[in-house]
Amino acid sequence: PANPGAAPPWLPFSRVTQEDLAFFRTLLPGRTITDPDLLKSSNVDWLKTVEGNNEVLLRPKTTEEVSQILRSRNLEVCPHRGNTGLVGGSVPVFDEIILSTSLMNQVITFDNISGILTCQAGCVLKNLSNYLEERDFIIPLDLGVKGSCHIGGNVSTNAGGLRLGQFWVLADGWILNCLATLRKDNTGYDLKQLFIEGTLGVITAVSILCPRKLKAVNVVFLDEMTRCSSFQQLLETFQCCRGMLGEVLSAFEFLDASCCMSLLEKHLKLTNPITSLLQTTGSNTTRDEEKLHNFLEEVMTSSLVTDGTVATEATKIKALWSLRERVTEALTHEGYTYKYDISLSVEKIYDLVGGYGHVGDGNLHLNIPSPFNDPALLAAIEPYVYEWTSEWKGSISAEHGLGLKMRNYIYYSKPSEAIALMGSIKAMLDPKGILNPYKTLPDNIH
Ligand code: FAD
Ligand code: 2HG
Ligand code: ZN
Repeated sequence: PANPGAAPPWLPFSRVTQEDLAFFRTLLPGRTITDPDLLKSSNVDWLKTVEGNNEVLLRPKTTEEVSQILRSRNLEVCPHRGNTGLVGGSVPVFDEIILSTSLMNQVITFDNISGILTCQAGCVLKNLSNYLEERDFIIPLDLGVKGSCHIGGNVSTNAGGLRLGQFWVLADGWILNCLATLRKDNTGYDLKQLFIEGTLGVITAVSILCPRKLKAVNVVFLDEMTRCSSFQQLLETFQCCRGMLGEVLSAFEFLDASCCMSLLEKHLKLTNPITSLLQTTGSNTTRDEEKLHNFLEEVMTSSLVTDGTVATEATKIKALWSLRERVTEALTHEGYTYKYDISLSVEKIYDLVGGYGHVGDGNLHLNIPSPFNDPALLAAIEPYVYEWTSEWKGSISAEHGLGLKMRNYIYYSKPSEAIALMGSIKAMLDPKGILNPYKTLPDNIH
């Protein structure tokens, strides 16, 4: 794996010394990892395309310990935990210290009247989901990689949806408690939105407003795009679906038949009957089923859809979702994949992207596999993809962030003035630039 870009000369960071190590070992006995074998997996990202050369991994358990680490010296840190990020944000680029929140995995409080959960940043998403389901609540976020990613990583990549507040440690060790436990609190700037990709602070805890678990869950898979129709037909189906299912529609996902199905079959031996998948979540089983039935009748009568199957049983629902969720995994078997995460107005999106993604959010994923990392292929794709997206006022990173790989493309989606302002905020909150350097902001801003 190769790291894009050379070492920026303008950040003279300290190297970890024997004194630093002695300090860390006293602060975190048994939790200061220097064994190269144990460090290997933390130095490589999920896609295995970015590799750092880190020599120290620290595993604090408390906010106070994180504060002491950051206060210690002019040492760069890369916060990470799940290491499932797709833009190279979670691994060191050079020898930054890895600050892992894996031992910060405790639920702090859960209020079953308000539905507000407060937990440490290193809780694995799936564990939180199980914890809440036992109490008849749900976590308002679901990712295919829920068994590995953690809530701190989710909120710092802004995958987090509804969130109430966070607890941060800033670059100089200053502890900032903005853990709101009120649904409504409109006092001043909404600072939590700033804490992106570990570049302004380390999130040590979060509070999240969790909805009640609703009993009536249905997943419907539709067969429409596969053999016949156009993306326009899918959009009409989506429109009809929104109109007829209204508030119970909780997801509408799409898989491009030609690419995704063959990938799933080839690499994961999964037979895939679906092209789009929608989920309803409501409180009244009979009413929701009736709505679904009416919707299916409508789209089949108007020939938008050739077939539709409703699944209500939990294991079947899980199996259907895993078809959608495992496309990313299937792609890793193809060799090297050029990944783009584009948001555009829904009518425009399929002009560029044949792929899979979240139709309901106007976000589809374009993945171009190649047997190897091929500069000629890359030159054919970029900057065309970015220019096209920019021309149609889309976003070049809908949900995965900018991290290391995308940082210099930020200009395609944000005006220079906005980027300069981001630079000022970075300089104010992290004047030494030690928090996840080389990530999110373009090179000319650091
Ligand atoms: P990491 O990868 O460890 O870190 C991600 C970034 O956050 C890094 O920049 C890191 O420095 C920073 N960070 C981590 N912890 C902290 C902290 N405590 N404080 C400050 N900064 C921190 N994303 C979506 O939005 N939607 C999806 O549907 C989705 N599906 C995915 C499916 C697969 C198979 C994979 C591999 C990834 C997917 N992603 C998706 C990408 C997504 O960003 C991550 O999966 C997840 O949100 C990152 O969590 P993590 O714990 O793995 O964070
Ligand atoms: C998804 O929607 C994830 O499955 C991953 O965001 C997308 O692999 C991708 O490009
Ligand atoms: Zn996605």
